Amino acid sequence: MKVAVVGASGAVGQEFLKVLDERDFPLSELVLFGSERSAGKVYTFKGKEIKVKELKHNDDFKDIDIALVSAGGGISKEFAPTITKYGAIMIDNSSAFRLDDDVPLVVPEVNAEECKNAPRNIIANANCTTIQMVVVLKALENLSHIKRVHVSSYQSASGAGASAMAELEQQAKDFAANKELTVEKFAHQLLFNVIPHIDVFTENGYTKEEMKMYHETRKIMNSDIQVSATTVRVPVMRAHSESIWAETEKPVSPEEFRAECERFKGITVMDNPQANEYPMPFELAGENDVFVGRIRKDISNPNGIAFWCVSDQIKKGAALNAVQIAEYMIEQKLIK
Ligand code: 11C
Repeated sequence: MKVAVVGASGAVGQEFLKVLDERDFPLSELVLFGSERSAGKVYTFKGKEIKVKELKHNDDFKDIDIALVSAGGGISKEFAPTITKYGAIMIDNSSAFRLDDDVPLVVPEVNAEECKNAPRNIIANANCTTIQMVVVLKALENLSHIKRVHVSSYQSASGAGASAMAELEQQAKDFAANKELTVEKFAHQLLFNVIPHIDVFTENGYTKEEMKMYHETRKIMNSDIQVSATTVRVPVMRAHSESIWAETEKPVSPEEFRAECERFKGITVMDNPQANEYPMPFELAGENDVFVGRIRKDISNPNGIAFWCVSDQIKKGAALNAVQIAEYMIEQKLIK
């Protein structure tokens, strides 16, 4: 497979390189693309130096089999025709095509088979906050249909990219040095704070990030599930956490749900509160799985169950999910 990474210098772009290496992805050549600003930068992959090419409307994608794209929605929209023109499969991390009827929105643990319906050669990678939630919801859905979910997220700086992580780190340094803090990436200072605002507000009072969780969850799970989300930025460097309450058609016991999560590929159960064991982002950044803990029966509703999950959103929430899509498509001979 000849693989392209578009947006190679970004946080997700860099993670693509790590994940492809870690998983020994079957590639014959790796080509890196970036903006005019990134062009010329050199990255090492499996001991070989690769120079970033500027992404242009030309025939550079002629021999590419798979393009892993994370360069923002505008670039994805503009360059999709160029990237897919000669048959390359574009796995796109932006929100540009996620809700298009002719673009599958895939989280492999939930709906891998949707990759077979990609008439535009585009597969969309879901929002990171949605990805980790639907992996766990799928395990619950296996036991009883989920009617409704209430979720609050605790999203790390990395969700807003490498520069946002740098800003949080700089705020910590400046605070320690008694200097004034720079605030550019978020609406407010993130250090020592919690900001209930991710992406822009929409007319119904929810943010775009919260509405992504509603629409994307319904599409990926192919379900009438109702989702009400409050998404919150917290001063964590990497890995998102979520507090989830779900109402199922039939009651599901914590024991049944825990056992299903233990069986489920892609979930690790970390649920021993007596020993202070539950998932936390500080410990789990860099891991592949979605970690679940604090599983308990809702005391206010016989059909309710509550739990907590943590996952590295650059990894499972972005790069790893896209690479898993590519692996599935190769295995199913959906690429060349
Ligand atoms: C965040 N979840 O943490 C966002 C970033 O739709 O892919 C990812 C936005 C997206 O800020």
